[in-house]
Amino acid sequence: MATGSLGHGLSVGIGQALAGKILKEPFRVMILMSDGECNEGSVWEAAMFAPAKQLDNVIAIIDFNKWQATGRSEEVLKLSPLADKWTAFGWDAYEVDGHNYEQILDVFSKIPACKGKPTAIIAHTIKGKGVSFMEGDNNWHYRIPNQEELQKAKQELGVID
Ligand SMILES: Cc1ncc(C[n+]2csc(CCOP(=O)(O)OP(=O)(O)O)c2C)c(N)n1
Repeated sequence: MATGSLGHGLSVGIGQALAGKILKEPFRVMILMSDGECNEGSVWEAAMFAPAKQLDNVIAIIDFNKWQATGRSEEVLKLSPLADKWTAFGWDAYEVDGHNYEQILDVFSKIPACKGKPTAIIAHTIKGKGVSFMEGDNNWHYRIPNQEELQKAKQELGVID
């Protein structure tokens, strides 16, 4: 489920995880969120619910790229210390370099490291990483690359020669 309306994904994912526990199904639910999304009150309602129900089948990854639509996340509504907030809500929280697959897989391999607790992974990322003219430029939240820019981006990412 893709949730363009921010703050719904965590609640829906946690609902699925609760269903999994009730039905005694062994699946896990992965939820990918953004830092701007953590400004939504519904996120923290859901964040409180999952540990209360001991949903250790939930993994929430937060793409912490420090930007959101209208500016820097810390300036729009300060989030730091983000990992501490998840821990305080009862989650087992980890911080990783979001561009380093080994670090992410290392956390995945431990889950559930804390029985009865959901897992939050704060993935520190750089917006537009790997594309020289997009990196750290928040205008690309809304802009669509033209054909020339698309070709250049693909080349820089090694998708085409
Ligand atoms: C409920 C809700 N409120 C407001 C918006 C308007 N909005 C669109 S994008 C955005 C900020 C997104 O931040 P983030 O997802 O961190 O941006 P990223 O840098 O990851 O693209 C906002 C507030 C929305 N989509 N949904």
